[in-house]
Parts: sequence; C-alpha cells; structure tokens
Amino acid sequence: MKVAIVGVSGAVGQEFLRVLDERNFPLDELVLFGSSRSAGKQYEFRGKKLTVKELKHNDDFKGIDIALTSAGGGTSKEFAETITKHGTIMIDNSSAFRYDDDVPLVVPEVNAEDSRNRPRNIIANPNCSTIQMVVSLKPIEDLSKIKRVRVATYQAASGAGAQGIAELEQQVKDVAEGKETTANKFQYQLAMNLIPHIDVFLDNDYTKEEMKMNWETKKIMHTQAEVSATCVRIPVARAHSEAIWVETEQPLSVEQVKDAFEKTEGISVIDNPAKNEYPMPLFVAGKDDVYVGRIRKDIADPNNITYWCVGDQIKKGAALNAVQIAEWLIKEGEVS
Ligand code: 11C
Repeated sequence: MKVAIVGVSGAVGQEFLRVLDERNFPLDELVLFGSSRSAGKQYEFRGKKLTVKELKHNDDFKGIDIALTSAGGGTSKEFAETITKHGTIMIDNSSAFRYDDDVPLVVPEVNAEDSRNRPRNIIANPNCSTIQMVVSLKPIEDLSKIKRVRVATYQAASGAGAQGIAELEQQVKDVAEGKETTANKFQYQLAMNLIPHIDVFLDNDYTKEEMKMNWETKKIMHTQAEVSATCVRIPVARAHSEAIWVETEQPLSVEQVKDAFEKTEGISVIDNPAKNEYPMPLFVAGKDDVYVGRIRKDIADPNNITYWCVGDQIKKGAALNAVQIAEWLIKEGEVS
C-alpha cells in the first residue's frame, strides 16, 4: 500500500502522520507533498526521515494507491486530475467537491457504503463540525427518523488551522501582559471573547459554516431533515463542542438515546451530573471518539432530546475520518 499526504505541513497534514502511525496503518511507502514553501522540509515517520516533495503537475502520483489531501480547496481543485489520473483515490479534506453529485461525502460510521460509488476517484471528507454531529445523530436516526435538528457550536481556534491557534496564543499572552492585541485570522480579538461568525455570510444571513452543517448532513445521512445552526468561534485551543436539539418522528426516552450512544463504536458517553461529569474540549483534545453528555428531554418540547457533543476537530473532524475511509476501502477490497 502506497499512500501520499498532500499538505503535510498544515495542522491536518501533521495529524495524518500521527494517525497513520497510531493506527498501525498498513503502509509500504508514504510520500509527502507540499507547496514550494514546504518542499525540502523533513518529517519523521516510524523512525525514518521523509522529505516533502513539491506538488506539481507531473506523474508523481503514479503507483500511489491513496492520497490524503488537505491543502485547501483551491489546491484540491487544481490538482485533482493530476492526483487521480493514474487511479489514485483522493480522500480530500477541503470543501472543493463536497456538494458534487459524483463525489461521495463520507463519515464511515454513517455512510461508508457511499465510498463505493466514486466515478472521479475522489471521496470528500466533511467539515469537522458536521462530522461529530452526524456521528452522534446516526444512532438516534436508527431509533426514529429525525425531523429536524437545531445546533449551536463552540468551535476551537485551531479549526482555522495552525495560524488560528498561534493567533489565540499570542492574544492570550498580550492580554495577560496588558498589551494591544492584533487579529488577522479572526475578525476580532478572540482571547476573552467569542465570535458568532465562521466563514462568510450568505444571502439567507446564515454563515457558510452554518449552511455546511445543513447541506452536508442531508448528503451524508440521506435525509431531508433541516439543520439550523449557529456557529461560534471560542477561545479554546482544540476540540469543537456542540449543543444539539433533535426532533424525532417517534418520541424517544433519555434512556433509549443514552443506551444507543453507549452501544455505538466511536462514541463515548460521559454523563453524570451528580459528579459534575460531562465532556469538555480540554479533555477531549487528542482523543479519537466523539464524546456526548448532558443527555436530557428538551423542556421546550418533551418529544425532543437535547445533548452536548465534543469532538477533536483535527482528529475525528479531519485526519482520523479520512484515514478511517482509507481503512474501509482496504478492508472492502476497494483498493489493494
Ligand atoms: C472551522 N470548521 O472550525 C472550520 C474548519 O470546511 O473543512 C474546516 C472548514 C472545512 O473553522
């Protein structure tokens, strides 16, 4: 098995290295690609130093089975043909192809089977805030069809990449030292603040991040259920949190939902109000699972369930999900 990472110097690219290693991914060769700025850098993988190659329009992908790409939508669009033309399967973390009918959008716990139908040899990895939510919605949908979802997100600075976390760290330092802060990556100072604005505003006054949660949930879960989201950037380093309200066709009990969560691989339940136990980003950062807690009846409509959901958006929300897609392809003999 020959695998490439495209965009290896970024936050998700670096996580690909860790996840492949942690999971003992079956690899004969790993090839690293990056921009001209990253070319020549070296990263260690399983005791060997690997040098980053510049991504170019040539035949470098010949013989590579799977390319894990996370170099931004523009690069993905520009290089998709170069990457896939010799049969390489491109698992793409950007939003470039997510809404194309001939590109499956996959979260293995929910719709792994969709990976089989990939006429362009591209499989898209969803947005991080969508991934953790649909992992938690799937066991509920299996109990009763979901009619609609409302969600408020609390998204970590590193959702905006390595520069996002660097900016937050600098601001925290500046605030502590009583200095002026500067904001480049985010619209405003994030330290000691929160910003109800992620990605651009659209004509319906939702942001694109909010509409991604709507569009992507429909495609992944094969549902028409509407998702109404408010997405908020908060001064947390890593792991996104979400307050989720779910309306189902059949009323569900808290016990039913909790039991379904507990039986689902990839979900961990921490829900013990008596002991102040619930998932929090500080403790979920670096973990594989999607964590849920605060599971209760919605007081505004007792037919609904509401809960709290935390996931590491660089792991399950990006690198791990893509690697799990690759593992599924190997297990199913879709790539040999
Ligand atoms: C954020 N969710 O937290 C975004 C990052 O469509 O893959 C991922 C954007 C995407 O800023």
